[in-house]
Amino acid sequence: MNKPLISLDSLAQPIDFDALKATAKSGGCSTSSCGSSAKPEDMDAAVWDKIKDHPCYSEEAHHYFARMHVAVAPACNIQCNYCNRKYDCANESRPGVVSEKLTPDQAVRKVISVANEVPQLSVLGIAGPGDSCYDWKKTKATFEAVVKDIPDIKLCISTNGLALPDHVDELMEMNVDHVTITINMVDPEIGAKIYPWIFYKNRRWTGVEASQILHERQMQGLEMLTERGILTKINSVMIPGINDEHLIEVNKWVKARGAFLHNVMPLISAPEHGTHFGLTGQRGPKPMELKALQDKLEGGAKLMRHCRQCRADAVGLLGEDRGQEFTLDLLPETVAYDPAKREAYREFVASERGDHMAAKEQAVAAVKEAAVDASLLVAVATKGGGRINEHFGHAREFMVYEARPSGIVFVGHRKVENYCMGGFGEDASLDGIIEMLEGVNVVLCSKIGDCPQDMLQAAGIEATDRFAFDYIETAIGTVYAERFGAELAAAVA
Ligand code: CLF
Ligand code: SF4
Repeated sequence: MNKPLISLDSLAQPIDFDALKATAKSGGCSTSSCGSSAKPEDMDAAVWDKIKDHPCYSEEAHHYFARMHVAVAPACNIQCNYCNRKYDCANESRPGVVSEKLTPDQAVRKVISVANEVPQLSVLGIAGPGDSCYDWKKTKATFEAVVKDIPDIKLCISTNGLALPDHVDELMEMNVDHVTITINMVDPEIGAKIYPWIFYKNRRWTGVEASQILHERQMQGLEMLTERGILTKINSVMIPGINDEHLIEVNKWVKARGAFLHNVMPLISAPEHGTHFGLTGQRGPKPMELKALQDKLEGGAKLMRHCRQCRADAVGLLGEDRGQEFTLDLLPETVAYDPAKREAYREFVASERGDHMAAKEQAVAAVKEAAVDASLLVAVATKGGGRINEHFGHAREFMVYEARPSGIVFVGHRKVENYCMGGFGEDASLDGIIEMLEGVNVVLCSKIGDCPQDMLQAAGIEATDRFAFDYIETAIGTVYAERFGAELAAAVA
C-alpha cells in the first residue's frame, strides 16, 4: 500500500523525468485524491499559496522543496555570544558558517547553476554570514538580479532585526514574502547576557541599553511586516539557564504582534567554535529539554519544529547540504537558466503530495479513532518525499514523530553520526545514535542489518525496515495500531 510510483529513494540524485511523467500518466496514484490540493482546511488560501513551496514555512513542503542560501552579506551590526563567523568547517552546520563569500554577480551564477541541477529548489534565502539587512546593498542587488532570470523563485531573508525597519518598504517592493527575525529576548536584562554590544546610529552600545534598542527595533520591524502582510518567522536560540523559560514570554509577545511561526532552536556550543558561550562552557539543551519547552509553547504562536540550523551557504533539501557541489571553482563562467527540470518536478509533486496528504489524513483519523490513551515516539530515516526511504546506516538524522490520541505530529529531528562507514558498521557511532534516540520507541528505515537492530532492541527500541518506501504517517499509524489495537491495524491497512 502506498508504495512509490517512482524511486523516491533517488530524490537527492538527478531525477528521471521521463519515468516520472510516464508513471503519472499510468494513473499510479493510490488514492482518489491524486492531484488534489494539500492545503490544510483551516488555512487561508492566500497564505497557503505563499508557503506551500517554502520548506521552512511549511513542514509538509519541506519533504519536497529545497532552499539555497547565498553568502553575500558578511557584515553584521551586533555581536551574539553564540556567534563566531571566522570558524569554518565543511561539515559544520550552523548559522553564520560559510566556506566562501560571494559578490552579487557570483551569487547569481550560483543560483542559476543550482536551479538547473536541483529541481526541488524553490527558495533563495540570504542568511548572512552577517546580517542581510545591515549589508543591505548586496542583499538587494542579489535579489534584483536573480529574479530577472528566475522570476518564480521565492525570496527570503533572515535578520537580527536591528536594521530591519529601515528596509521593510523595499522588501515589500521586491516581493519578499518571508522574513525571519532572530529574537532571543523581550527583557533587555536577559538580552545583556546574550549580546555584548550592538552598532547603531554610528556608535557602539553595550549592556542593557544595547539590548533595549535591539528589542525595540525587533518589535517595530515585526509590526511593520505584519501590517504589510509579509509572513514573519521568529527564530529563538534556546540557551539553558539564560533564556529557556523566558522564551515562553517571547512566544506571547511575537504572537501578539502577528508572527506567523516561532522556531525555537537549540544553542550549538563547543569550545572549538571560539564563541563566547563555547569558551565559557555554556551548554546547549538536550533534545528532550528542547521538546519539553516546545511542548509548553503549544497553543501560543505556531511552532516550527523542522529547522536544521542551516549554514549561510546551504544548498538542497533541509537536512542535506549539496553546497560542495556548487563552489565557485566548479561554476561555469556563464550560465543560462533552463526551467525544464524545475517545471517537471513541480508537476510530479502536484500529484504526489495530494496522494500523500490523503494517506496522512487516513492514518491520523485511524489513530484518533482508536481512542487509546497512549503515545509512541517514532524516529524515521528519510531522504525526502514524505517516505521511509533511507537506510539506517546512512542516516545522518532521524525525523521524530509522536503518535498520540490527538493524531500524528512531527516533533523534531535528531542529528547523528551515520552508523555505516565504508560498508562496515561503527559500534561507537551506534552508541551515540542510541544516546541521541533517548525516549524513542520505534525506528523506521528502508534497510537495517541484524546487528544494529539487535543492539537497538537491547536498548528498548524496536527498529524495522518492513515499511520501506511507505508514507511515513501510514507506517506510524500501522505500528501504533499493532501496539495498541488490532482493529486499528485493519483500519489503516
Ligand atoms: Fe533560509 Fe531561513 Fe529563509 Fe529558510 S533557512 S532564510 S527561512 S530559506 Fe529554515 Fe535553515 Fe531553519 Fe532558517 S531550516 S535555519 S528556518
Ligand atoms: Fe552572528 Fe547573526 Fe548574531 Fe550577527 S546577528 S553576531 S551574524 S548570529
